[in-house]
Amino acid sequence: PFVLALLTHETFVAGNCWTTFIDDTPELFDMMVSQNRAQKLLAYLGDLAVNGSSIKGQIGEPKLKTPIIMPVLKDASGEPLSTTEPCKQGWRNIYLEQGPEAFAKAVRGYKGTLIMDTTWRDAHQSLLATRVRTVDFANVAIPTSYAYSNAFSLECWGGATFDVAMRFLYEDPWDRLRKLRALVPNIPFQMLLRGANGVAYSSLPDNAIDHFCLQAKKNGVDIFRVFDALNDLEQLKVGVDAARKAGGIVEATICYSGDMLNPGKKYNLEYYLDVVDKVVAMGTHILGIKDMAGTMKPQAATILIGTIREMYPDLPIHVHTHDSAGTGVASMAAAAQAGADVVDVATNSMSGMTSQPSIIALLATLQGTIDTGLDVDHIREIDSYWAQIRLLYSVFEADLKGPDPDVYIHEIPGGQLTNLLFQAQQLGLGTQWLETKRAYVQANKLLGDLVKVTPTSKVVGDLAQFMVSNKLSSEDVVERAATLDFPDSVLDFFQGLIGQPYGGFPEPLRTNALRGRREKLTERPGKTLPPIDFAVVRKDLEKKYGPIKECDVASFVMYPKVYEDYQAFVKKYGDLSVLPTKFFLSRPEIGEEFNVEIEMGKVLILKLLAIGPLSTHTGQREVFFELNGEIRQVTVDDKK
Ligand code: 3PY
Ligand code: ZN
Repeated sequence: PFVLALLTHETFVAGNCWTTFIDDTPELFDMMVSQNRAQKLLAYLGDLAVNGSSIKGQIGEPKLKTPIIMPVLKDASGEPLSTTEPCKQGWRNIYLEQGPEAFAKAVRGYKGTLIMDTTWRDAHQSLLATRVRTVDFANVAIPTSYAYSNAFSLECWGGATFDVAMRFLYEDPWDRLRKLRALVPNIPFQMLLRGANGVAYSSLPDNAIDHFCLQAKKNGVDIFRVFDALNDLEQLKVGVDAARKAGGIVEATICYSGDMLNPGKKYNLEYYLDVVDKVVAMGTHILGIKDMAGTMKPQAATILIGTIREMYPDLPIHVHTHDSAGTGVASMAAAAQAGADVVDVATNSMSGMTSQPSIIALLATLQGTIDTGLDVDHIREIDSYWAQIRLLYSVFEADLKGPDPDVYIHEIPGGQLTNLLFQAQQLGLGTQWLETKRAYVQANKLLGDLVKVTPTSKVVGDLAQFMVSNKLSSEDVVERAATLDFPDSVLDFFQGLIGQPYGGFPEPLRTNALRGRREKLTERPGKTLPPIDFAVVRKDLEKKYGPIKECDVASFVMYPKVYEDYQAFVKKYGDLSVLPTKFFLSRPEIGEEFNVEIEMGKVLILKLLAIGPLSTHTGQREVFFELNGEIRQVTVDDKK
């Protein structure tokens, strides 16, 4: 790249070089960095052109073929609203100026019901395998800051988005957070934290959770929805304390599992009210109720939220659901009527089924009775953008055909339902899906009827798939437990690495499955895990990767292997988050021109010119591009 920078420098090209030209021309270094980036980008595009997309889970080509039409918001007189600068007015100002307690009080004092929009996190996690990229949020962020300026929050971070960003999209999740924060300074940003597991699948040392939350707060998170998959209060408290110490707004959350109206259900009204009392005693700014499978029927919402409202008149309540059964709008309307302060919805084109209920359907349901402070025309305009983005990401659709009211029976959380359906479809056996759903019910029973959400839902799902693929009945599992080779997640659960389930572990299944190979924990794992020495981790990472940020240390601590693989990818192909999604997922047409802004004001104009013949000698092809008017060539291994 240095030679290239030198050879393309205009002074050099004009032949006006002098002996100290290199020393006197510091911009050569910048040019070298840019050209290095450009060369890496071409390496990715060349590979895509020869071998097709390597993005995991992608099937086929995006359905969106035309350039995206951007939303235009209109003011009260019908004139286009200027959206060159982000909106400055919103609920976040109360938090920034007066702190989390005042924010919670103001939310509770609001006469109507506020909404959280999940489009930037849960909706795409539930419908599109968490694959939506930073650039597609960033492009609509400023208009969103206006259209949603009265929203309680935008859920935009945490949950599965953290590891998927690095693992499959080759993006830095912290960079996403910072970019979006700069574009939306007015609306609170909300993240999902899995208690003592952080955003991972099992417990970390407590100081890792503290460190992570502090980084999250510093980089832009305001509200921390903290849950524990077993409603294990000890595990929950680790996350709650970490979020509070970081200075965030704490939303300690109870997971709602199954249909509490079902007589004999283990998780009934009494159970939830008891957990609510304990969570309130723990201290939280807001109480979250998380119905991750969408099994909270409207009547259950009325009873549960109504009772909590009466018990705790000053406590803000925030309710989350999934629309898997098709009853999400009715349940959120019931929750709002029963006194919820905030309910969760998603933009229409990213709503429904395993995602959150549609925002406009909810607004229509509440119209004339409960105010949300939102302008429906603005919301609709933002959705016109998401309708196109849904087509752009069609390659990750699980092809759900309609609501699945069987969720009241199988209780599979939204994101996992899409995932398991996708996997069953990939096997192409037709009956696989039905068998998986039935096995899920049996696996849940075998494990003692768990609260099912990441990571316990994975334990149940893994056991279910294990039963289907090994043709095991429930009786087989119980009888042959001492010789079966259970999935790791099931053993982790039995060991106690995920926490202690309500009602205890199933015996003798637990003992037979563990067979003395792992010690049974009776206390939360974080109590005995040695704390992380962050200075040492940082030093090791800097030795490998050069100067890094404190949030990179947090990424490594949360997902060591994923972080290292991500770094290796970036070393090879550079930061691809700047590449428009169409060209990240599929190769351009020959001769099609497109732009990539590799940094503020530095735009590359690219064109794929030709893909050369296969060299039988090397197994490679030459791929030719035009880059800012010059021909560039990359050599690519043909992997087909
Ligand atoms: C997650 O933990 O990622 C979830 O979305 C749980 O509902
Ligand atoms: Zn959810």
